[in-house]
Amino acid sequence: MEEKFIEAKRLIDKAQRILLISHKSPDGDTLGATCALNIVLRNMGKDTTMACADEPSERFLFLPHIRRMVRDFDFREYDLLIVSDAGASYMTKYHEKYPDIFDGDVPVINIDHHASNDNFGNCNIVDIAAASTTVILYRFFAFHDVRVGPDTATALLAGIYNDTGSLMHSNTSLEVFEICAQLTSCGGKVTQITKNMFRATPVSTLKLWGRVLSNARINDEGVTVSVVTWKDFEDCNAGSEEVSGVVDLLNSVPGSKYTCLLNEDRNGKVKGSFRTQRDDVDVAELAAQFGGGGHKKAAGFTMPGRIHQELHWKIVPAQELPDNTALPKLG
Ligand SMILES: [Mn+2]
Repeated sequence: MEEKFIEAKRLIDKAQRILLISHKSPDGDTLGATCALNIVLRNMGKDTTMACADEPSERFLFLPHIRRMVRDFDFREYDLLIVSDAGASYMTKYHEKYPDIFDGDVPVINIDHHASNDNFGNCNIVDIAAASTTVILYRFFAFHDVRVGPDTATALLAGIYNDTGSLMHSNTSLEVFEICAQLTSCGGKVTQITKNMFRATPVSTLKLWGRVLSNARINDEGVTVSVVTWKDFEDCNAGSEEVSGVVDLLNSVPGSKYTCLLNEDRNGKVKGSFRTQRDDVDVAELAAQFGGGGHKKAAGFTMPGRIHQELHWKIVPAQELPDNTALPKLG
């Protein structure tokens, strides 16, 4: 990892205009990483632009300078791209708009912790054991003795809180606690993170989560499954991003093998999210079977299609019914 840190610093030293890219449907880790880099690189005298193909949801707007984030740019105006938390270049969605963006004309630093990362950068700082991309960034800053101020600390903490489910997931290691302590002593504000990211749920989201929770069941294989359709989003007046987070709530059924939430959008795509609490289940492997990826305990996929409900009906003969089952009187 240390050679990578040196290599990345060399690329940064050589560059003046740096484009910082977060992945599509951005979460607190990709945004926290980009915001932290933005502050640190500006302090080093670099010109930076933060970019994301999708608008960050409201609960991330407390992150430092996030409102300066743009959607479009001319990548040729930059001499370095830094992509944070994207398991593959297509996760940025910018390969659609700018097909040759990752062709190597402009060097790319790829900082990430997804097991599925395909090392699309010229310099790949990938550690699949890291709890979040901001953990890797923290190490990078520490390695180069970069001063971390309160805003940078809050941004880095936001990534950790996002990817550890507020320090509740099994990736909450000793290192994570130590980094959190360090970042708190640098002035990082955990209350801002919990208030904005975890305790800010609009009624539309609560209603949508209600649909997801009431659709939940355990199937024959001991898997907790639930679905949410585009009609649910419409009925609840909820945006597609409002479903994020509920899968972790579903993943709390005792004894469940893993959790699967299927989520259908208006444009004919079905997203599957997997979570598990078990050490002997690898949901990244499962997601890969559907062309997706992720981490051992949290993964997902997207495929074109629609959700169809399968109904099973059967007649239970009267003599097999429990005595207290009241049968309707016929005639
Ligand atoms: Mn992440």
